[in-house]
Amino acid sequence: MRVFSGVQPTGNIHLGNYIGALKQFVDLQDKMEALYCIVDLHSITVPQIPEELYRHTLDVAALYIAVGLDPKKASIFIQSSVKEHAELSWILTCQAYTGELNRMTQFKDKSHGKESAPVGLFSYPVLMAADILLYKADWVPVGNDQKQHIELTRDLAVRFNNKYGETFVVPQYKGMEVGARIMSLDDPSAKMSKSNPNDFSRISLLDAPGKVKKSIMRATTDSETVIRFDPVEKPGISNLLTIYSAFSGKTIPELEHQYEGCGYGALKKDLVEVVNDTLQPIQERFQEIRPSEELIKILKQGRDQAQAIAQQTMREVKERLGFVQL
Ligand code: ATP
Ligand code: LTN
Repeated sequence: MRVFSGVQPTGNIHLGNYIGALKQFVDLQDKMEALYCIVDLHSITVPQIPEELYRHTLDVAALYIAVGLDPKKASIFIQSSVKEHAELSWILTCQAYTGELNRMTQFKDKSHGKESAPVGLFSYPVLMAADILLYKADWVPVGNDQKQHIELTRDLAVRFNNKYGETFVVPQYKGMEVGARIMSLDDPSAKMSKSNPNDFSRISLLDAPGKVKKSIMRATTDSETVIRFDPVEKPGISNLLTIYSAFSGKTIPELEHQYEGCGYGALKKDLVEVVNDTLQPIQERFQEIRPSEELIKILKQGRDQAQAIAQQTMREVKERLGFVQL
């Protein structure tokens, strides 16, 4: 069995990315062959400042290791360092229909209100399908905002296999019951995102304790006082309970019981502590690994391991298509 996933270097990893994706990356590296990528080709579907993209790419790589990914167990690499991603993406672009891409909600959201959108933003899910199919991954841990893209990946794999013969593995969406969608702290109707201009809408894994405190204490809740998990009626408190549960290992019913009769202030105060206690060792490890030569070595080794699999898949794909390989 093989697991593959990726994170865009569009900013520093936040609690949504951590709970929705990275925590699963760490768990799964012990259970199967693992490949984790920093998807820089995806990030340029929206404008990026080159110096920031460079910095964020290495930050995300260092954060992968800081949260517990082990380069002895998982291949960690940068998407653009394995050329086959772009190559397979073109081949799959020729299999995908404009109609199905038109239905992708992420494209609709990101292009909404703009007069025109880059073609890359439209074909973004095809590149994502290429990432996954290149490695014949069985499992793809992602937050639920990516579910539609995984379904498209499955459709493209089946379509190619039917036309050209069994080539790709049809991957599974690895969803979770809680934590698959962490909401913004200032607006619990929107997902927590790296690209939200309001810094207090999210908590980054690299935030200082004071910033964590401020973000949680100001988090939008409701006018009741009872602490109850109810994402429809009480999205703000439910979001805080989800974060608390992911960071403490306690279940949501346990937390509801623990905070029976307490006010929101008490819950928020304890949550600040739980989050800061978890982030402290991650930040210490990050500071060590980020400037080190070791990080570059890990990324080169990851690239070599990924490339060996990618090249093998591309040979098969080209043969199936009838391309002359010299
Ligand atoms: P951007 O705002 O630039 O689109 P993002 O914050 O959505 O970025 P991605 O790099 O697109 O982050 O996502 C990395 C992983 O984190 C994906 O698996 C995605 O599904 C997951 N993820 C992103 N936001 C959340 C969230 N709020 N809750 C749970 N999982 C999330
Ligand atoms: N689109 C994803 C990032 C991503 C990805 C992937 C995730 C690109 N390629 C392959 C899993 C597998 C996102 O998080 N926005």
